[in-house]
Amino acid sequence: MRDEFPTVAYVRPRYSREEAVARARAFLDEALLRRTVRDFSPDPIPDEVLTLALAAAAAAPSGANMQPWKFVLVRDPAIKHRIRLAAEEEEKENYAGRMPEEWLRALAPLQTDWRKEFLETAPALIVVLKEDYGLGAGGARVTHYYVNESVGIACGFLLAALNAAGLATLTHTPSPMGFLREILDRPRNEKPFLLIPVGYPAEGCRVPDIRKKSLGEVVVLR
Ligand code: IYR
Repeated sequence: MRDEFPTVAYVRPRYSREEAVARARAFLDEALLRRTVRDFSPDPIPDEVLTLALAAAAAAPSGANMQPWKFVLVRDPAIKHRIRLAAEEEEKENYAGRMPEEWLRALAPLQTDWRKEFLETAPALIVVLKEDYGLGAGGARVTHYYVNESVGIACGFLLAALNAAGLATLTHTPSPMGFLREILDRPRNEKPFLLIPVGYPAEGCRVPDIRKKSLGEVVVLR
């Protein structure tokens, strides 16, 4: 019985107070450098960085360790082109009436519109899909738990890893994004969750002058 669910010893070095603070600060400094970028350089990015960042994403915790995610790495220009055309079709309708006025007003500072040139310019797109259920042997359904939370956390790991390597990302959510399943030829149990263009910012790239809330606004101590 005891061997049925084996465990392994888990030991991590305990950093000194100074070292812990320095590491936390270094991570914060990196995190503060991250900005969502919509103007990408077509310069290629190292495959190894993408692989390592995807491995970091796949290391994320998940409900019952079901790892209910897939990451499709798209670099083929023809596929990027198809994705751009399909996303723009949807976004045209969004901006021309599907999004309510309040939403459009909230987006105004971000200066977005239906045009999604970045879907072709960025050297890589990572399409994150969530598996609402798994497919076991013979196609049997395997229940997955806390799928949105799990995949959201994996995306956080992915964005942080790419950012740490000096790459820019865009958390793009074309809506609806069912077209991605078709273009990428993915099975029924996989639903597009987030589309992440990855690359270097274009020369002269500008981003909106926006602020993060202060810690006092978002942290509550009891
Ligand atoms: N998906 C649309 C609209 C959009 C929505 C939010 I919320 C944003 O923070 C940014 C854009 C688009 O990609 O343009």
